[in-house]
Amino acid sequence: MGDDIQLDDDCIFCKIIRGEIPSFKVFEDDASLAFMDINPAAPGHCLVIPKHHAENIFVTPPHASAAAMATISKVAPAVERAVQPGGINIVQANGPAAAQSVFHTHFHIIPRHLDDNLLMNWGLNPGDMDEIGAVAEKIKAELD
Ligand code: DGP
Repeated sequence: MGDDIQLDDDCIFCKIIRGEIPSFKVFEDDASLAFMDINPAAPGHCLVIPKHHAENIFVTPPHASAAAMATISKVAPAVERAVQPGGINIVQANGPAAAQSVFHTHFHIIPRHLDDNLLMNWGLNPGDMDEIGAVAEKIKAELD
């Protein structure tokens, strides 16, 4: 990690970046990380974060948001190929009314299916770790 990377000691996503807690990482570069969401709204649901701790999009420097967006451009097509959903939403929440629950700017890549009836503020239900790991491998294979 470069010297310009700013992380927070207590942030759960900063701990994932540093490898202090486990995660299914699917793509990483100097400035961003993509990993599987452990409360998936649908199989293949992943998160993309800048390697810069900032609470929300309002205070995230443009270079950090841009780094995350470049990674979304790589990972979303891989999710599309690996999961073959009917569509994909890119979602980013800021503040309680938007259902933000982790205060490190992140972008959701959410596979969608016709008639999945997924609401914007989906519930946070624990996923099956074996299933999450298996779909992570499929996405990673599409990124090779
Ligand atoms: P949001 O509600 O938009 O702030 O999304 C936060 C997401 O982060 C939510 O879908 C669940 C996910 N999440 C929370 N804690 C962890 C964790 O420790 N590991 C992983 N992989 N995902 C997490």
